[in-house]
Amino acid sequence: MPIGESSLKILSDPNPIMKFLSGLVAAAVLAAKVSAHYTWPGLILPGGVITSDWEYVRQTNNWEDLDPVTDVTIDDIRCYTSNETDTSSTATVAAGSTIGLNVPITLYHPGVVNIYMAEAPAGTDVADWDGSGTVWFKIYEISADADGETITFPSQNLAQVTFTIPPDTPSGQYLIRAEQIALHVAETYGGAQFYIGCAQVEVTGGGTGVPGPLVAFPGAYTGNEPGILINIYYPIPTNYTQPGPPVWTGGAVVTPPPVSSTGTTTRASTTITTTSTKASTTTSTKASTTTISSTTTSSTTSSSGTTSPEYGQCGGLGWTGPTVCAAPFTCTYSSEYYSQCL
Ligand SMILES: *[C@@H]1O[C@H](CO)[C@@H](O)[C@H](O)[C@H]1NC(C)=O
Ligand SMILES: *[C@@H]1O[C@H](CO)[C@@H](O)[C@H](O)[C@H]1NC(C)=O
Ligand SMILES: [Cu+2]
Repeated sequence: MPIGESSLKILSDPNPIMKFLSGLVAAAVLAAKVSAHYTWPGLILPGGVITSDWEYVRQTNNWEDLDPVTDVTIDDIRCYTSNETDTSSTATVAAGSTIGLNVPITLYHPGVVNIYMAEAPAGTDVADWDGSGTVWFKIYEISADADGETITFPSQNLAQVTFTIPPDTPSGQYLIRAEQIALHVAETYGGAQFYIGCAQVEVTGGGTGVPGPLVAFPGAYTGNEPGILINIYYPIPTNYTQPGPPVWTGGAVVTPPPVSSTGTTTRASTTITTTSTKASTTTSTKASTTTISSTTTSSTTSSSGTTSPEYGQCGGLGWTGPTVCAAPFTCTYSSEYYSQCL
């Protein structure tokens, strides 16, 4: 709407100064839109070296427009590469090492992060593999903290997300799938925004763990999970449930054989700990997993206790004021840039 109005002004007003100013406004709107979205193009090697964009991460469809995937049922929820030709290389990394992914524009939105891995079938070069099937396990997550008074998103504004490849991970070729689920407009179905990137790695010096639980993409999410279909503004959630399976840190996840008799509840899976010497290594590695370099602007939630009046702003990109409306008004989404108490 604002863009349409300024376009009309350009057409009807021949004054070059007005034209120039309108152009500036349009450019600012465009810049705001671009800076609001992002990709994960850079793999970070052990030691912190950031590799070139799309050198090891498969170039995603949104490499130019930076737009998210919002449909969890389509193949693009996996690696978002349907329109691209894979020309990326495969990086060699040791099991137990800490690597990461770089986000040039930062994870601007409030949301949560998951890092998954999937091993290419034996004999298949990971560069030729699409990651289909029930093959993905989670190795790291950055959730949200909610207590009914505030909800905070530790991954918001991160420029890098780093994590440790579990030492127990078997040697082999893997896809590493990074995902941020942005939740700023997630109160309606399909509103959550998935920012995705898949890197190709060859894990060396690996262990004998059996990664799991395994999920498929699409399939891992229905879009109705309490951590995906969620209004983070009002009422402020009292808890937050991270979407996806639990994090695998090593050892074996044993799925019990199907129960054939009637009436017995089927259990999903049971995690057991390895008795090998790997166990202690795994523990210490997990403890040392870190997340680094949060960037400048901290524009999360406002101080608690303040509310916005009727017609007042209560959300939108960059909004640092109240996110709760005075009773009986409800914070109503208007656009990515503006929510209002109505
Ligand atoms: C893929 O490319 C087609 C044709 O350019 C375009 O219409 C479509 O929106 C693109 N899809 C995605 C997911 O980017
Ligand atoms: C909070 O916990 C309740 C009870 O376990 C659950 O029903 C609800 O879905 C959770 N909310 C979120 C946002 O995870
Ligand atoms: Cu955005």
